[in-house]
Amino acid sequence: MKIYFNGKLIDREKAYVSVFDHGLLYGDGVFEGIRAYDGLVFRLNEHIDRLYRSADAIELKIPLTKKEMQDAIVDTLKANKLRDGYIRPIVTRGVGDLGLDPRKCPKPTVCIIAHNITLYPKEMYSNGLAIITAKTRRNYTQALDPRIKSLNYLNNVLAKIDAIKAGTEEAIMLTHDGYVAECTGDNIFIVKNGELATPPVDIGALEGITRDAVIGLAKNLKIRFSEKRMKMEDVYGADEVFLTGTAAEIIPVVVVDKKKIDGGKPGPVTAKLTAAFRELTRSDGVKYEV
Ligand code: PXG
Repeated sequence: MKIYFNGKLIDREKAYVSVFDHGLLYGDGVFEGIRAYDGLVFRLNEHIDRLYRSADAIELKIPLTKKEMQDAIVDTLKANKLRDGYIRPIVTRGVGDLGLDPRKCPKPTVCIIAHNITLYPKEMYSNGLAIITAKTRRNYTQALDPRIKSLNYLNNVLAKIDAIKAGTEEAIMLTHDGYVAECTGDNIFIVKNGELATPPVDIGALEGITRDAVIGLAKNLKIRFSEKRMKMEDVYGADEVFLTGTAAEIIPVVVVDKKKIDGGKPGPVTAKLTAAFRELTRSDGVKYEV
């Protein structure tokens, strides 16, 4: 397995970062999670744009142009002969000293891992997930904006632990003032009376690439859509609930906090969007040959 590491493709066994890297010491860095489907990288430019936006937000200058980053990602896929896979570009502040000061880190560390994707079991897509509301609230936007995909994922990890303790795979995270934000690694949508809705990202959610793709598909399919602030009551009372993310794609939710959503079965709008999303991921993307 080959890892892209500061401009070179090296063996996995040799791909180590320094204990003085501020990515490790402070979670000071940014990352992306990207997917390739049968030789097509899905929404690669959108992921790269988000990586650079996240970096800008923490005043981290990525030492590659966007085109160089794109080439590095594709080269890493090719080096590992992956036609399908999950790609994880990571940019940290780099090696510094034991103080927080980012000025002590002259050179950002850039790594790209391309690996097989581990998927949720098939039954979860056909039967739907049970999830809970996390005790852990989403980071306050004016403290650490969830729109920044930073290496500091402890807020999400804590909510994931809430989910695991409750025997579920995912958890809904609320904003500090009790609005639905998103899940630990997925955005959330509801369907009510044929209308699709998701929370606006400025309340404290990642601007998911899958979320954007689903909104685009809803427009094409003439499904009414709006961004809406919602409370847990809106989720409990929805006709359908589903989550979106690069790893999960579109996954139906049928139980929330032990309450059944509608009939407790995945609904027709979710099914329609899932079929359209599948089609999109197999036809639209940056093509490469392995
Ligand atoms: N919200 C959060 C907090 C995320 O981390 C999404 C939404 C969905 O965004 P995309 O762009 O993927 O549609 C994410 C991204 C994992 C894992 O191992 C998942 C994500 C990130 C890192 C790891 O499941 N999801």
